[in-house]
Amino acid sequence: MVEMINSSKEAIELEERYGAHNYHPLPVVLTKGEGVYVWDVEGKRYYDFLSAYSAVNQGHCHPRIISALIDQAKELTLTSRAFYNDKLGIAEKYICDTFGYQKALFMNSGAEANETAIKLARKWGYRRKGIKENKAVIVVAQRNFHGRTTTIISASTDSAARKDFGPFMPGFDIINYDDLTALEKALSNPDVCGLWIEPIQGEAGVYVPQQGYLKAAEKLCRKHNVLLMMDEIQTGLARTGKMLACDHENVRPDLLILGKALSGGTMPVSCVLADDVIMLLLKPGEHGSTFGGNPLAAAVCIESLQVIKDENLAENAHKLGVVLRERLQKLAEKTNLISKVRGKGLLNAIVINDTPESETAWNLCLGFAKEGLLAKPTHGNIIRLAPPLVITEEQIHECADIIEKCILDLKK
Ligand code: IF1
Repeated sequence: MVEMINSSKEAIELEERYGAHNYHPLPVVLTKGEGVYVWDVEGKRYYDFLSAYSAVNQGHCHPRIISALIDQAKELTLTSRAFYNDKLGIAEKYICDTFGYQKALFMNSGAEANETAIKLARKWGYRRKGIKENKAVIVVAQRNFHGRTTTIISASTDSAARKDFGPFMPGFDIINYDDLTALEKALSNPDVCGLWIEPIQGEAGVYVPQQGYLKAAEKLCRKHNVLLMMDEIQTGLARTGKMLACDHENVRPDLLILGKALSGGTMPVSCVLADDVIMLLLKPGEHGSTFGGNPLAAAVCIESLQVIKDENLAENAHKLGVVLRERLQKLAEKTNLISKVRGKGLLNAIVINDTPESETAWNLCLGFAKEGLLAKPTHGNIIRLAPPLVITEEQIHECADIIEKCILDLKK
């Protein structure tokens, strides 16, 4: 029987003593989640404005997703891919039909899906583009975030993500994000097999590229025979007001990479989507994972996608994103504490007018928490504001009131 935690203090001390210190969480200990709300051990309720980094777009513990999880868990959770199971094919068809691709490859974490996409792009480069063995290059953007494996951080420009973790994987060319001149130049290298980007840079601080950037990038990829590998792990699944952030510009990636809310935040489920010309390059025994495509993940994934559609979460994210940014813009006019408001749908951020090293954003988030709203800074002075997509307009206003109160009360 799991021991009971009796206080937040006790939980924090346990993690301090027995857990790796690879995070610096806000001093809040959560014990329950439902929809847009989470509760701490002392019973205080908060609006969750982080949504587990966009993994609970459907809201915490969505009843339909939880019952799909429980029903399947009673039948069969894992077969490995040494055998077939009666759920994976249904999930593969469902996700291919949902996004318009011929094949799906399920993995677990977002990082694993990105690693899968790297392998697919490289193999395509060798077998279809004629790049010399081990010479394939993938173009990536400054300030990217794609996960924490040693290959993925080899493409990172964040010293905190890289320091002391070398040596690094070669084969990545780093260019400025949202810079089409740099992009055309990089893609003209005949050894380039892929352009690997986020449609909006989430972790970097919700950087939305200029209108038309994604479409122009797609065109340049076609022109230079390069695969467009789109990491929609954080921006996908209705978060930015469309099913995919790419949909805002009618861009169709050659490799679509999904994760996080693919399971409604119940378990790690990720997926790479591509057409046969790419996906069938992988032969049996060349790639896989113990849990990838397990029947439990398959059942949960189907229900998680269905909920996004049935509850029109993309439309809600679009509508309420406009409402939230309007409130934030108005607030920014009333204070010098907010230097920028940016975002799309319900993936938003405010840039605090202080140095990244300052405690201002952190102290603001502590203040938000006191008032019943959870958010956390990224890169020091940027606060991401990303509630579950099931939030209502009335709740958005209530949260904007909390943000406004704390901003106006904070003495710089
Ligand atoms: C952490 C960040 C967000 C992602 C994109 C791939 C992955 C992520 C666009 C990897 C994961 C998570 C990881 C988590 C915190 C969070 C995060 F701040 F780290 F960067 F969201 F912005 N592509 N992002 O955002 O997916 O392997 O984690 O399933 O590592 O601290 P994963």
